[in-house]
Amino acid sequence: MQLSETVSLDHEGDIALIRIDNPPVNAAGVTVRQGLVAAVDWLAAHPQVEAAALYAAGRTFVAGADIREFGKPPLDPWLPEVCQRLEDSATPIVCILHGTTLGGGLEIAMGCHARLALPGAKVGLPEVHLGIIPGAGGTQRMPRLTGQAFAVEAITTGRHIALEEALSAGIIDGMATDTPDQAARNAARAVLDGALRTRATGAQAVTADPDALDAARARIRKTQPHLYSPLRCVDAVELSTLPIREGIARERVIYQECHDTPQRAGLIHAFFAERAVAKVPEAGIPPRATDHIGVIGAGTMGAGIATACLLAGLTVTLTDRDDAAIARGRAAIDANLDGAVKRGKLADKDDALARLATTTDSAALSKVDILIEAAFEDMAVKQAIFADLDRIAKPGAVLATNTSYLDVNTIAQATARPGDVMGLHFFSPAHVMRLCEVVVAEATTPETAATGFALAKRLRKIAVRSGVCDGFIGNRILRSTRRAAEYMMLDGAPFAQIDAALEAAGWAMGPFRVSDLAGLDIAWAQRKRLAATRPPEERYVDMPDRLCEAGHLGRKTGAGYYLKDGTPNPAALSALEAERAAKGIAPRTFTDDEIVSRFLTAMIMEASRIFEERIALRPIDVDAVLLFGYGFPRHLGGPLHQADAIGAAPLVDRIDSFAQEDRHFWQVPEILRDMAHSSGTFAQRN
Ligand code: 3H9
Repeated sequence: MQLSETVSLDHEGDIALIRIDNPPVNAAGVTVRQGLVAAVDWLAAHPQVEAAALYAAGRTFVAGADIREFGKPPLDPWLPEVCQRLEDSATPIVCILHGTTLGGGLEIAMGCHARLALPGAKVGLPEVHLGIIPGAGGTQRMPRLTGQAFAVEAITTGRHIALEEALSAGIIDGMATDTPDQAARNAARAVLDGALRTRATGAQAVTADPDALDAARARIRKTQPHLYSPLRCVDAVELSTLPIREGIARERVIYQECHDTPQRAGLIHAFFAERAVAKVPEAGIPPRATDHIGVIGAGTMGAGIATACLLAGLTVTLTDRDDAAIARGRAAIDANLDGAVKRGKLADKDDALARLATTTDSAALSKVDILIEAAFEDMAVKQAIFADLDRIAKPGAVLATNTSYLDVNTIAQATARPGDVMGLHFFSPAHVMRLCEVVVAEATTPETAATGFALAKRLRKIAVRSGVCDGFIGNRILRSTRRAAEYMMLDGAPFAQIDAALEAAGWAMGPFRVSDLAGLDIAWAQRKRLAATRPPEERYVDMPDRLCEAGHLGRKTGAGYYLKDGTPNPAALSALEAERAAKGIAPRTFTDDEIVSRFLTAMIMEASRIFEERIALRPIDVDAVLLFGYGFPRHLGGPLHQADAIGAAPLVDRIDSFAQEDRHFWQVPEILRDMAHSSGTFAQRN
């Protein structure tokens, strides 16, 4: 019988089977919660039914509360009440787990009186990644099953726990076989036969483990000082020695406090951004083949792309001009694959290497499905390669360039098949970084674009669609924020302070440390390329050029902004002083907040323009690029999510006030001004 839109119950004599069916991941939305309460009511009204089992249809048991309900008015019944009702049922209920039982799903399972899992099942309480704590009894019931030490580690890391570990930790009572519905039937019968023990989790005792809690707090303060919810997870686990109802009531208060933070909104935005980027106009178009990849250029980038393809099980032909370059490329791939084996990402290195061919003969590329050019960043070089590829590639092959900023339309003109040409912009190291910008040029056909997305998916990349502009989405924003950082540096903020302020706010790395890592010559080449078109009124900071001219290119030369030991490079400091003296700049102090505010505002300004020009289709695409390729703090959700959080009108005021000192750089994008007038948001445009 149907108890709600998503929950049904089968009465089979003295047992009942409760089924959740809410695709795609059986999230515990309102109809699931209503259905579960109705099931418990039904069991109470049918005492002749002596055992019940709960299972889910589809690919997984419940993967959590319905994240789409967050931030909206709560709908009755709440999940904590549902879990309590399950636990209070006089009829024992066994839960059958399969797939990924996460968050509210595991909380439902722990509210039941026993848990059995099908092979391959995983469990976890990943709420901390969404800026909240498990809020439906998870912080109170897991310690009752596992002890506080295990629970606090699992809840503060939010990690997925494999079946064997879940069994030994006491979260799962045993294994099941067969399909979830048959396993449920067997489990309910086993309860009746006395073969499966049941008990209420809330009735179990917990021993306080203050050392484990202190250790967790110390770890979090060190590694995630800017995050709110991890420490609150520890606070909640600490409450688990209280009687269950009292503990859950206190857990609820902490949950609500976390739920109301901007960090929760940012983290959930990031969760949806990761998935939203796949919804592109080309999504439904059948792609061409993506099995055999040709990589042109065996440098760091080419070797990384080749590694990514090999790790995904594809066949790769790698070419370069001479044997020495090929040998270096092979060595790099070999080392990358060794690393993958070490990290458990690859089982058989020999199998991967057997799918790799290397050659200096570009004719070998005539059979490949997709060619990815990763040669030197120079338009003439790229055009020559594409003219060559046009001759060699089979009809229908996709011709992709990994350029970071060059005009893909111009590159495409070097071929007689511009419809087959696109950009696939990987990030270094390409076999590790998750982002890939899929650059759709003017002539790129939808089928070609769909093939680019299909390849990125096989490589397990987060693929974001971008139009053509200098630097595409990510590097164009990077250029703008780098300028904002350089202006602050010249005006008096030590670059070490700028890096430290941004890192304390959650950025993976400050801009000057990033430059040292990537090599100062990358931006130097870009500045030289753009020098001819730079407007005379644009403020220009010379110091990075002086560093490059002196051979201080960052880590690869032993010094850049910083020396090897991480202290500021005296050559950088003296170049800065000389430039200030020459330009008559009296250095002033900046607070850390001001540094973060200016950096973020510059980022928002450029991000707004990129959306305004439709280089990015939606604001959320821009956010995804920054989040997954540029170390933007996940809890801030991305620059355009931040624009909404700050508000268009205050942002316009802020930019106008910065413009007092530099009207050329600080200009309010039209879209922001419009939004300030209409009280609009970027979220409305996603
Ligand atoms: C929680 O439980 C709070 C409670 O403690 C307290 C409450 C009071 N809700 O990832 P996929 C969608 S917090 C709504 O591509 P996969 C997802 O957006 C929750 N929707 O598949 C996507 O939609 P679309 C704790 C959800 O196989 C589709 O399902 N739980 C939810 O690669 C497929 O998702 C979590 O944090 C949800 N909970 O991975 C788990 N989950 O197709 C979050 C997914 O329209 N989820 N969707 O883009 C995951 O980690 C992965 O989705 C999962 C499947 C591993 C389950």
